[in-house]
Amino acid sequence: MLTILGRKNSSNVQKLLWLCGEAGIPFQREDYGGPFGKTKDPAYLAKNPNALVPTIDDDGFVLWESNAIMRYLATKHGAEKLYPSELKRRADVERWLDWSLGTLSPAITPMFLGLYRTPEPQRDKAAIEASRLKTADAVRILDAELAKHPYVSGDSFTLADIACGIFAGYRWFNFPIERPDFPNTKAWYERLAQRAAFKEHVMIGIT
Ligand SMILES: N[C@@H](CCC(=O)N[C@@H](CS)C(=O)NCC(=O)O)C(=O)O
Repeated sequence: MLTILGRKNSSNVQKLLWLCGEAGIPFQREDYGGPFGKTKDPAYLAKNPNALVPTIDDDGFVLWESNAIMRYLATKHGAEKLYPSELKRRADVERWLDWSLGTLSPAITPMFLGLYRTPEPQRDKAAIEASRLKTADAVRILDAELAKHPYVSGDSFTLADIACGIFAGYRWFNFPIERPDFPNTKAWYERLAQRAAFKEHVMIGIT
């Protein structure tokens, strides 16, 4: 049995829960991280020396780093549509997976930490604003791509939508901030919001 270690309100844990929902992968989940702590316990650190969530334990095979875990699970379960094997289709999905970790997530994270993890009087408003502008720059890139096709990596839903959808979809459109008009990204987010696994695992409030 696949065990996902990580709290369900973590964006990076949600990627795995959403993927499991989409691909029909059975799993159990244990709370780690945030208020549940335990990530600095020796037993957890032996599995994930970053002291971050998620980590998986798949019948003894331990792996951390959410996008790597998505690739592993999609490949193991033959989720060809979500993670196409054809070279150029795959390269395109990989590009967005890397972009989500290298550009999108670092852009939006300071805004998330400022708005949701810091009491109002202690907030660094300049850092929140810088993060808002950086995220808008990233979403602008996505918006141009989504003008060409309905999903991030083409005409069908893939891991690229999962990696980007929590940040540029649910969080970006629900943060209490001003947003430039990004009609293609908005329409994509509304398409994601029709999906049962997105509703169940991502649209649960931002906490
Ligand atoms: N690059 C890592 C980032 C993991 C990460 O930053 N996880 C956050 C939650 S989204 C975390 O563990 N925060 C500390 C905690 O929850 O205790 C991944 O994608 O798995």
